[in-house]
Amino acid sequence: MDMDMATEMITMKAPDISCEHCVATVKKTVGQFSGVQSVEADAETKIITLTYDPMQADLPRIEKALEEEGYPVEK
Ligand SMILES: [Cu+2]
Repeated sequence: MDMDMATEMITMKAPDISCEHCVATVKKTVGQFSGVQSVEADAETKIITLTYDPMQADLPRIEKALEEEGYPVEK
């Protein structure tokens, strides 16, 4: 039996990420959500890379939290 958690990866672009402080805030914000396995953010590319369990992680809520922190995700 396969006990591995399901994992999916997505990238999101948040153009307001401008420095390492933003990166830290984004990582902290996203990392608080259940089902999030890892989160990386890059101040150069403005890209957030998220690996998560699709059965647990609520992506719309994560995007909302990012928007509330001042980093709306580009659609
Ligand atoms: Cu910043």
